[in-house]
Amino acid sequence: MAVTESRLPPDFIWGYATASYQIEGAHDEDGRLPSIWDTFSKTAGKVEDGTNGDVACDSYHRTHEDIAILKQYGAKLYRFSLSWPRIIPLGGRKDPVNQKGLEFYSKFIDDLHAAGIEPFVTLFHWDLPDELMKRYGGPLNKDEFVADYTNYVRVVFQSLGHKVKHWVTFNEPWCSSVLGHNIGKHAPGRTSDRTKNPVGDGTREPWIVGHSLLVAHGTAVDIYRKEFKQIQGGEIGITLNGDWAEPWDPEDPEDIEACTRKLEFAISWFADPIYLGKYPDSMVKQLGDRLPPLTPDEVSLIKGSNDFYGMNHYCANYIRHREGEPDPDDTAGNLDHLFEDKFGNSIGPETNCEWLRPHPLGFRKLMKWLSERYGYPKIYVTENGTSIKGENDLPLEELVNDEFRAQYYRDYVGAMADAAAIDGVNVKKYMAWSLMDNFEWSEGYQSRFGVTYVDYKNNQKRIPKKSAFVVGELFDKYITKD
Ligand code: PNW
Repeated sequence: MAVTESRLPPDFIWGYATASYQIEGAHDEDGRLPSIWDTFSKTAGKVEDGTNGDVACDSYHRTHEDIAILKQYGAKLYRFSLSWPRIIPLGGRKDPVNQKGLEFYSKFIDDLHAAGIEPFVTLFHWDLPDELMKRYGGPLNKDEFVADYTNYVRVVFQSLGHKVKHWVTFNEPWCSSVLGHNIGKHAPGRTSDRTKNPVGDGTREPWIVGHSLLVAHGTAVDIYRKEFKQIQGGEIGITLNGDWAEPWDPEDPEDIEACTRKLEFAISWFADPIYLGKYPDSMVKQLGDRLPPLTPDEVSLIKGSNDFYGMNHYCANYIRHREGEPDPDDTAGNLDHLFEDKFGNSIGPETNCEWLRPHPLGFRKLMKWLSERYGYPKIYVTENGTSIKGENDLPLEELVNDEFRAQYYRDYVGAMADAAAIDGVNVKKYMAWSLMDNFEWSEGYQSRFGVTYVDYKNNQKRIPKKSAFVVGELFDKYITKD
């Protein structure tokens, strides 16, 4: 991609992102109890390399090392998530609060501030207390889940809210709903596919879970705004994942329409209720009464509930419409995701993740699409990054010279600058995924996303990769000086 003359505004801030279960380890220390990811990852066959987050990057014991590398890289922002089962180990509103869990995060936040790094806190990044799944099915039970989640966030706002200015209610509700309750690739692993799991109904559960997460998000924001925002002065929003869509046949109106449908099923499922107060028509049409309707009370909680749009973005696909009636288990909008178009053009090079093919122009196009549909909201990029095919098998001296990742960031940050400078997109913050290699969910430790190498065999030693310095140089260049 050509080098761009576009620049980012002077108040633009950047940093890195991680998530509790992927980095913390210390799975049974200081009162923490299992999350659904502890249980899932310890079930045979669920994680490709048979690993789990028991130790991970051991960040629970190495907060100083993590802050030191953030500082070394010049990051001004750190997005991390709180582990609900550290704070309320059993999870529920009548269960005890674990002061040690709160103290850990309180100290960590103080240390970040002391290092000149702004905390950007995700309240839920998939590690639901396992007890709540066992008790009532977690988000499958909307009323119980909303009551317990909002109790948890209130505890957090009360004890940490005076020192945090940016909150994310949920990370990627699409993943919890679809990967967790339809495909079964993520915890709790529910699916209609009986070869993978004994229980689950992928035709209904993802839509129920999505509904619960939306209502929980809207209620949490309402609580924050009514009880805390005035004094604490922070902002709150949800983070949605969404990758770009290009038509498989650019001449076929049905493929073009399928691209919009793909974005609606992945993104607008959550973003339309938040910005427009209703589900997309394409989803209502395909899913009928399997999509639980939003009551007027729910709409009034959810509509207008984002202070910013949290955008996680990695890649793009070619989209081809399917003929005939959609499968009852379909969650994508009756279409196929492909890596090549009709003419054999590739969307982007392979990485170590089956789903991830870099396509930087898609980042710019999606920011424009979101801005036009939702009235130019303030966008914070809460994740962006890549794995590298075969990275885990390289000798250390080659591994740390991660030119593929460096180029990914050059291209994606450039595309973001074009979106800001040329398309008028209101993007203000950017957090690269990830600060360091970590537990990549069902891919275990084989797929590395870090700008820092973590040596899992040598006391979780952190070693900067080339990309860590490239990202810093990029923002030095792109952010306009006052
Ligand atoms: C996001 N997929 O997850 C998460 O927010 C991170 O925790 C994660 O490490 C990162 O992206 C990289 O994967 C996803 O299979 C995981 O389509 C899987 C998928 C999408 C997003």
